Amino acid sequence: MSELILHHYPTSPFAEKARLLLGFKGLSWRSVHISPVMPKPDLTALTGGYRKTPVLQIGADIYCDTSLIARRLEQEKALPAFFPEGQEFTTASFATWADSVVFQHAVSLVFQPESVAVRFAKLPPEAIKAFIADRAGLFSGGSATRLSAEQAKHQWPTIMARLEQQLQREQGDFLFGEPSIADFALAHPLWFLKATHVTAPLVDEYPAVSAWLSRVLGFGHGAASAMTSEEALEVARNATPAALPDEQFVDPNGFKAGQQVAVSATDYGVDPVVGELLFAGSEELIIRREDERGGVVHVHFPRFGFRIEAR
Ligand SMILES: N[C@@H](CCC(=O)N[C@@H](CS)C(=O)NCC(=O)O)C(=O)O
Repeated sequence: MSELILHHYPTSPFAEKARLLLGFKGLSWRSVHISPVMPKPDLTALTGGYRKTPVLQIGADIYCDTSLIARRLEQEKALPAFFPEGQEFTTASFATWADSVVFQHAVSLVFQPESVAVRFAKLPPEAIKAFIADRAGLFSGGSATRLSAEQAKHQWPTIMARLEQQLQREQGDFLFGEPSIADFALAHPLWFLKATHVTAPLVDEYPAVSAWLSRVLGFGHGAASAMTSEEALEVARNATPAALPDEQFVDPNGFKAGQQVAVSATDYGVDPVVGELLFAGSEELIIRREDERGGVVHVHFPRFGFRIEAR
């Protein structure tokens, strides 16, 4: 069986979400470090252009976006579950909210000047400039707009007071009683804020949230061992993509298997990935592409938050 290979970098919140997902399931995985800024030639050789962090590779199958990575890991190992039976909709919908709204607030709070000065204190000014220019590009062409630091500060107490109350009053140690995808999606933006003393109080002032966060981060990262990006490309080249899901689904916009398409995120990081549409299910889109260095790969995207265009 193919190994789980996570392409990521240590300081990425969504990568932390993926690492915690692997830890929660008690999985072993290979760790490929990627650059936090473009270009990322070894990653895009696998994805076909998708540049966000993290990406999960299993042989010649490439999974983009942590919402789909969670579903793929659930297939790998069903229990403990990210989507507990009977709570699939609630937990997934909460996770979508936390991954967008809470994350967006955390980004604005972390990138306010007082926080940037501390967070990037060790980086040379050119590196900070390059990072800021890269992130400006990341947001061009997508539906997501940057929340001002002022508005993020203004709204933060509402988010946190609601969470604090929920966690104080409910039964069980996690958002929906037992652990679920909701906990991991909420934990990574808070983990991001905890990284410096400037933003940590935005979490620490809430005791029930802090105790809950420690429990979630306590799941750890599972067992990781390093791999180079060249080795990961070799794994893809030597592997055959997995069989397609057998779900029957008629695409609402009439896209058919065999068609040349471009798939891209709608919010930010909207770089299109072009290939042959192989599968369009209710949760997942799969396209086939051939790369000089990666060979034939199947690139998987969530349906939600991504668009298909004919090419
Ligand atoms: N919806 C995506 C969001 C991923 C995301 O925004 N990742 C950030 C890092 S935390 C990113 O890609 N930043 C730009 C980069 O790493 O190139 C997911 O769930 O994976």
